[in-house]
Amino acid sequence: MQGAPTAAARPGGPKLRGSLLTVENRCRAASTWTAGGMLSTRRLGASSDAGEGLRHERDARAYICYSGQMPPPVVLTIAGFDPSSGAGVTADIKTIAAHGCYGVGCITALTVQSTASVRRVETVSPELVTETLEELRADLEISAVHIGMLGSGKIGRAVADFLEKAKLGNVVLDPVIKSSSGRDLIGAGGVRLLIERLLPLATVITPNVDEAAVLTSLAVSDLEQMRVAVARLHEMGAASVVITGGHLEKAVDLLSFASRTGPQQEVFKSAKLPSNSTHGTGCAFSTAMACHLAQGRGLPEAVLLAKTYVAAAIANAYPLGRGVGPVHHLYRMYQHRRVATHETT
Ligand code: PXL
Repeated sequence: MQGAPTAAARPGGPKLRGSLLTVENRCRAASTWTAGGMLSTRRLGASSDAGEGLRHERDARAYICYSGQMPPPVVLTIAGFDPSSGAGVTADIKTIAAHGCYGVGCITALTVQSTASVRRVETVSPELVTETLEELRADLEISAVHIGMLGSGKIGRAVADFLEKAKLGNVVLDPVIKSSSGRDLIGAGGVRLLIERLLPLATVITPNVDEAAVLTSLAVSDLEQMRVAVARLHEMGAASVVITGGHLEKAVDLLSFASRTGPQQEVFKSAKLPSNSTHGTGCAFSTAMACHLAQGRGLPEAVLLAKTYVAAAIANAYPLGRGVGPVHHLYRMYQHRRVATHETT
């Protein structure tokens, strides 16, 4: 990777050089990537060139950075592309940014869709998925993985092979099977692949009631049936499960996980929000879960915070498109605005 250009090399050099002088003290700490991939920080002596900024030394190359900030957790999303950005990779990157993490993506399929419908699905080659995942893993320390739409069983296998090899932690599997308009998003052999390979590899799976019903071949339409389905999913190899029932008459989610005192279940009830802006709620919830796990939170807290985020993203959404509009993934950017007033006499 190339370092940031020095102040002198940037357009508007002198002005930038001036602003860099103001951050010089902060930037005298230099961070060094150790062989183990950890970032250690040491202080540099006075720099003769304020524009030098913060230097990360990695693989004997200098990495110059101006902010003095430590990098946030990197969250990888493996999902399809929804051009309307309500669901899929682009929506996930917004969710990841909203949680203060750095998002990287691996696209499994292109879809032709809008807020109105999914018209076409075109999967990418499994080899491209493998190469993308390997490239990202070789470059970055990935703190959590979100898996959404896979597009085909073969892509699911490529993802499972990668996860087995890479041994990444905090894997959130959203077993996307169909779009809400009923379009198949997993392809032939995909459900079997989810069950046989990905379910046992995930830290937590986040099926909605319909997906839980397909995975378990059980009816899942109320809390009691959710409890039975969760037990079945554990038998099938899932370590932890959140069944989301936001579409049920009484919105209820059920988390089941192994705790130090044995298996534990928690029920999360919330008021149902009637809204036309619910495109991508499943993706937003599962990606937010991945971010909270990346930030070191436990499962119950991650579920609660992810639910709160999705509810607020629905509540703050604006009308967009002619179909089911997206949630407002970045609503937090527009909150806590402080208006500065300036009076001259
Ligand atoms: O919400 C499921 C979903 C996930 N990912 C992509 C999608 C959809 C639904 O349409 O298009 C890319």
